[in-house]
Amino acid sequence: MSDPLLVEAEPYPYGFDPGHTALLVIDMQRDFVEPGGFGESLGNDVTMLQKVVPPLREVLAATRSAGVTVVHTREGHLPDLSDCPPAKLSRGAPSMRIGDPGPYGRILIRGEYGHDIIDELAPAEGELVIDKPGKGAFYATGLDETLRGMDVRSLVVTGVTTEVCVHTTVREANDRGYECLVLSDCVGSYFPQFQRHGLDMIAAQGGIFGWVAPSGHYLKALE
Ligand code: TIU
Repeated sequence: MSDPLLVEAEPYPYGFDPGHTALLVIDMQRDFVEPGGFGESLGNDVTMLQKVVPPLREVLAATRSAGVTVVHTREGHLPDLSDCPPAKLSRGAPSMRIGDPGPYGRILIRGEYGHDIIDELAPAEGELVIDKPGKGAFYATGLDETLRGMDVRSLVVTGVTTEVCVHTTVREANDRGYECLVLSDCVGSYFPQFQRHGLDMIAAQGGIFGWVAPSGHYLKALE
């Protein structure tokens, strides 16, 4: 076995073997990132998420060139909403609820334009796209079995939002034994303070559930 690649990270260098690693791109969907979607209906400023796109494009390109597995996720529900708990439907009294008609089709419904990934980060042919009904990518998706089947042990995590779907997924992954590196400029929050504290929480206490590094450090390790 070759030596792992090392990324300068918090709280200490993150080692990974590219052949046993996947890049996770979480929920970079029009409904969250673009004006008029579900994210904005919750009262959020979506421009906060758009700054993630340029660095994430670079990370995606370098990851593909290195032959590392790429997995995209999308949060959303079946058209009959049978996989959406009533508590999720009504939470927060949004101006538009999941399943309501929105400018990009029904909000967070699989198959609708707004539910899909933004053009700039469109999955390449053969890349996995995991549809998830929850905030975490492991709940009710079979993702763990899929990754184990590919002998993936390390996850480089990107996407939105830092304190919601990224955090939930990293916590779920950590409990299942994956080593997670979160790329600080490739995850985004509608709230600057949640971005800051969300990243701090991951690497605190000696890396309580992961590592954090800017994407430049990951790109350097891949060179
Ligand atoms: N609202 C919010 O911050 N996030 C979500 O609802 N989903 C994801 O984080 N993907």
